Amino acid sequence: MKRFGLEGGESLIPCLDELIQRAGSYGAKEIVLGMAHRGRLNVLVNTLGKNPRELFDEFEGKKLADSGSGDVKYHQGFSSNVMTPGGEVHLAMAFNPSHLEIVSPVVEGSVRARQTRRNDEDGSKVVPIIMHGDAAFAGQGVVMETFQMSQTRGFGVGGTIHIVINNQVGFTTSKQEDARSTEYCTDVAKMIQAPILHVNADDPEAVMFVTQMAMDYRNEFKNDVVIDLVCYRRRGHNEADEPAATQPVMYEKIRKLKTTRNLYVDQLVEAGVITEEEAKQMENDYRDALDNGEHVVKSLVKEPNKELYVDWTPYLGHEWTAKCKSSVALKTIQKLGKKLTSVPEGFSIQRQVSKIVSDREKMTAGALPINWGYGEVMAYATLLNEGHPIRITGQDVGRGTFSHRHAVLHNQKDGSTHIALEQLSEDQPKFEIYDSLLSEEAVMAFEYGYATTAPDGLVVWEAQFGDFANGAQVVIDQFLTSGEHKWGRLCGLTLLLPHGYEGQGPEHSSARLERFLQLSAEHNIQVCVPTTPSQVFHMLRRQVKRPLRKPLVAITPKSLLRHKEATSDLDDLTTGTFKTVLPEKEPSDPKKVTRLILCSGKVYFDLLEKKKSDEREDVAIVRIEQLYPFPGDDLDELLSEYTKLKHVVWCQEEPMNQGAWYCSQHHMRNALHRLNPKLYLQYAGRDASAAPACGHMSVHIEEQKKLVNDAFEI
Ligand SMILES: Cc1ncc(C[n+]2csc(CCOP(=O)(O)OP(=O)(O)O)c2C)c(N)n1
Ligand SMILES: [Mg+2]
Repeated sequence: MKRFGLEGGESLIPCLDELIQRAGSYGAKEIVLGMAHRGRLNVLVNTLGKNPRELFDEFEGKKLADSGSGDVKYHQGFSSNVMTPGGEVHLAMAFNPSHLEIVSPVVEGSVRARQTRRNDEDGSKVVPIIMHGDAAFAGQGVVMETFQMSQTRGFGVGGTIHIVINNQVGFTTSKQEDARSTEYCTDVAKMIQAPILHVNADDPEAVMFVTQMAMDYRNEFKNDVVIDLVCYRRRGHNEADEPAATQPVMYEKIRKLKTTRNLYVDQLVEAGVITEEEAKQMENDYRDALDNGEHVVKSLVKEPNKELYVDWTPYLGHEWTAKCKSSVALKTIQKLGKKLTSVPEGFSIQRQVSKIVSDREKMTAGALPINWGYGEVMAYATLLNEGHPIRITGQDVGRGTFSHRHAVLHNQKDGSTHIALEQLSEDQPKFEIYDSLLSEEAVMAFEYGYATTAPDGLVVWEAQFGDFANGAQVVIDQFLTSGEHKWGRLCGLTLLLPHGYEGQGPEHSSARLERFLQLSAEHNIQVCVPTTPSQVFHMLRRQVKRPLRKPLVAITPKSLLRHKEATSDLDDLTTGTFKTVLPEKEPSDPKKVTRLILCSGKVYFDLLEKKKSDEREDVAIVRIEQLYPFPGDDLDELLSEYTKLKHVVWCQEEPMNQGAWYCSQHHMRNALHRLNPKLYLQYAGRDASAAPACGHMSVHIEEQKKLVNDAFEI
């Protein structure tokens, strides 16, 4: 059984206790802790007050009912309330995967959400404490990203206390020239000029001194601070590992060392503070408590004040459903439309932006069909109007990579900004929109942490181009798609991932839809490919209006943002809901239809154009707007009127080994089988390819033409 013992670094425990007590005395109400394997079980029992009996039961491998697919012990989160001189404090230890350091930005996001909920502007009410290993702290890039976020507008939390459990070895790697190029493992923190307090962990009083200084510093300056707890690892990486095989000299020395506790007992006995017997008694009492399965944290609050943390019960236990009332009354849309397009006196808008604003005015008046930007922004406005806070981050989200959003207007005279979504009414909930630093991994992880802590609102992360989301693949794999099933933690985070084959080359084309579909199971996420402004409106509203919380992966458009056919009417917002499948805009008489084309996303408009120009009355085109959970029932219903079908084709822009083909075809085949067992699903799309797209515009055009033709011919 792996424990990843803390032996050699035991000073961590009094250090943590002191940080918590001192934070409480400075007025903290919540503390979020993040850490990896080393010493975690120790911290859960000795600091958070987990009952040792519960832990020992877990060691026996007992599976609790209703606990999903589960996770190993040293990844489990935990929360409790403890008493401090400043009153009760809620402690939350974040669940984390094995991937070292990725929990750091998740903790920061969770802290930020709690601070926002409490209107804790300077971060004094909620404090993050993150523990690290020396090797991981020096090596993992996400540490640098997290530091880089620490003082930004959108991601700052008023400083984090970092503790490096510096046992001078990472698994079997201990040579400095192998592990890093910096002098100290903590040097990465120098980039934000954080104080770094190196301390000998075998000197508990020195540890106490730097611990108090660290919390005082954070309290005073609202900046990050690092405690480098210089210690050693008494055993192997885990208890089954023999460390002498790779670290013979180091372990020769370690074997001869007295434990920190023995050293300190000697010191106290010599100073006449306690006797040997008293020390022995304390040890025995502690051991007995563990053996009896009693809590060992004296400050633990047995009946915790629930008001210190968010109540998730309204969101628990809901079966997945696509159904949701998401339409909004015309009067409300008109009222909000006016607010969205009103600009303060004397505020000078840039010319192209001014056109967008005046177009939006016309859309509200019903004089122009609505476009994507309108549908999206109106979704935000209506949600705010109904009391749901919104947070949107990502690179360049204020304007939108493709200039469609313009949620933040910039005064051409003095550079000041105007955010209409913040000015809807006096008592509206918070609307936050921040351009992020150029990071995918830490920023998406931060938003995961935020969304798992703030269930009442909409939390959106947008990729610049969808493919860059794979820089955050760890977050997608280890948290977003599996967190609910491993840990029972719900998350309503929305990812907006621009996608579409427009000849811009191997990158900038694909959001790697196939990756998300491959990860889809057990209703873990929702993968949607909306193609109209009203669909994005209803999709975003549905994400908040249903009580269930599931990550939403939305494949969003680029050229469709301005496509003349990709528009909606106001009626589509005031009636209806998100449709998982869409019939085409130019329906043919079902009795004449012998060819059915199924597709998702932008290729629909290419197909539609060809159908119209070739006057193909024999063809029907159906869009699948939600690929997961696959809407089998809705598709059945839509297909039932086509009784004369001879050919059915799935058409996609992506190469055959990518897009939805491999991961979704069985769902479509099942639907066809239910309709008519003789029907066979064929493929029209790009050939299998190593890169997501080609690099030449001429080749792109050729390929696109061929796949559209194939859909009508094969
Ligand atoms: C991203 C990542 N890469 C590799 C591993 C495998 N691994 C687990 S622990 C460990 C060594 C960690 O060393 P350090 O950060 O010094 O912590 P320690 O175990 O010494 O406390 C490694 C390489 C991992 N968990 N995560
Ligand atoms: Mg180490």
